[in-house]
Amino acid sequence: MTSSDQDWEISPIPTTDQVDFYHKNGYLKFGRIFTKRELDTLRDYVDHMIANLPQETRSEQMDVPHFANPSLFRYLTHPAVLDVIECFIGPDIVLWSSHFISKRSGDGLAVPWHQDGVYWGSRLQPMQVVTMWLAVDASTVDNGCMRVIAGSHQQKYLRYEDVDRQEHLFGREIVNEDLNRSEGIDLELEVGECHFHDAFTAHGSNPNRSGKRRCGYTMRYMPADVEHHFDSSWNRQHHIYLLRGQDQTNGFNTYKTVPDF
Ligand SMILES: O=C(O)CCC(=O)C(=O)O
Repeated sequence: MTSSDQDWEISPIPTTDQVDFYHKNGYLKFGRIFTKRELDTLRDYVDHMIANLPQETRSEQMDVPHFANPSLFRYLTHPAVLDVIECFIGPDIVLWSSHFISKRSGDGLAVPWHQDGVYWGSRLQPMQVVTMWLAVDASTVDNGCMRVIAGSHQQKYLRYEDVDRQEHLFGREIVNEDLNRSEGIDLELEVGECHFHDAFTAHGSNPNRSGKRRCGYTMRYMPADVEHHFDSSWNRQHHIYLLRGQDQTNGFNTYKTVPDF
């Protein structure tokens, strides 16, 4: 038996207490959903993608990788993932998006404090998304694990200001007056573990100055009553996929068919 054949404990679906914690605090630290073998295969995909990135693209910027890599649907549509997502948003589940944020060792970018829902703006109405953040690598304080402010999702729209693009993945950050950064909670994860956050939870992460890469896969889902609106300021086509249950927008949304994987 090789080390990659050895498995680890898989978490059962969240308890009622965990789901209540998520709704109250806007995040939940969770265990493992994928087997070690599945996770090792995912890491191989990521390593390959990173090795083949155009020179001008940083590995934190691997947004919507599933459009070009159907193999990722094996993870995004995995019944065990959808069983967990269903606990948070109900039985009608749409894949909104996904993104690898891989901070290379030594100079991985900081992610400024932000709320995803503000970034996505009017594209989704109402704004309701749960993000599963999967640790492809161990994620620690040293290599810039994600940080959250508990309960911040209840404040919805906070104010933003510009930040230096050289050091940050995005150009805008929540202003100091609207967020007490000293209350930030470090969400450290072992390889294969995950955490969840709400579209309005204030979160961010520090740069990676350690000697270890920090790669997370953000897998984003919304209930099927959320309307997907076209936004001309978003300079690319975006596809969404109905993964479980029924459309609840009376046909407003157009869903793409999940490719063979
Ligand atoms: O990976 C990080 O540090 C931040 C992740 C993030 O912004 C997100 O999942 O929305």
